[in-house]
Amino acid sequence: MSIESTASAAASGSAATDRFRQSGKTSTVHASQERVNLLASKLVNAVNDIVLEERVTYDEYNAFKAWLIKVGEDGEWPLFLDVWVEHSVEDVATSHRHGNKGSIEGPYYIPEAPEQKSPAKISMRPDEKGTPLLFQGQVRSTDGSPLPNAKIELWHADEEGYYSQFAPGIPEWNLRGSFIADAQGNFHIDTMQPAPYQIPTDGACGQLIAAAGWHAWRPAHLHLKVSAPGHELLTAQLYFPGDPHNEDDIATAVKPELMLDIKPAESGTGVQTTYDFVLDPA
Ligand code: MBD
Ligand code: FE
Repeated sequence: MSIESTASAAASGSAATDRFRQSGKTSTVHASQERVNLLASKLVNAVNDIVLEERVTYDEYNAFKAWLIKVGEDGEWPLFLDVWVEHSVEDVATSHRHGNKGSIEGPYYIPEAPEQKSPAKISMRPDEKGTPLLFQGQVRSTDGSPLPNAKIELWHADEEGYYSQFAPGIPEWNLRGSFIADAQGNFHIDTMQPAPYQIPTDGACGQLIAAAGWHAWRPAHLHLKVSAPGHELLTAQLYFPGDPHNEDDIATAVKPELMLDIKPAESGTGVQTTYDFVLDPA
């Protein structure tokens, strides 16, 4: 992993924090006083219950305080929350759906990636390393009707596990793109199979993982946002069978419905997979 030392937690963490600030999500806060009172009280009470039940010492309390300060200094709140909390929020948000299962967005989404009509090749370096992956399928509504011109936003890590715009030295839109399906909702995207992803080990989250004896891995995954007029936006991740971390994803974001079926490519180079998305009417 040649660029591991330069892809520091502080750099990717603060990029994720900046991204979140710019995302517009912070301006959509409209929790009522009643709701804030309920949720904040439950959170504070849960922490106090742990202190009393586990007889937490001053040393432990101060270590916790120092660690919380460091999470902010390292810009790792988006990372921490998306890894350890977002999966439950996603479950709540999508439990009503009849269509496709979704998964968490994570900290590394960038909106408005350059758009191309399917069939297309995602933007990549001329010497991009890895196994070529043809990712194809169809987007349909829950009644089975194809969704013409559905939009598939795809972003994922490279062969070394790095995301463009969050690790140094990678072209801006590398392995990121928006793809418009054809009139039958079919899409065909050429990309490169991503590597498993290790969350940065040199920041506050990594410090916690090491101190607790956990591991820092997510299985290899594709990130997607699939949308069509009159339908709910689907945020999902897709996974590769046989990945050693499919069963113990640090972000608890793997679901059986999100496993790809990977076959040797008909073209003779690399692999291919077909995955159909089903969107719920809005
Ligand atoms: C990732 O690539 C990711 O998808 C999540 C959820 C957390 C950290 C890094
Ligand atoms: Fe990811």
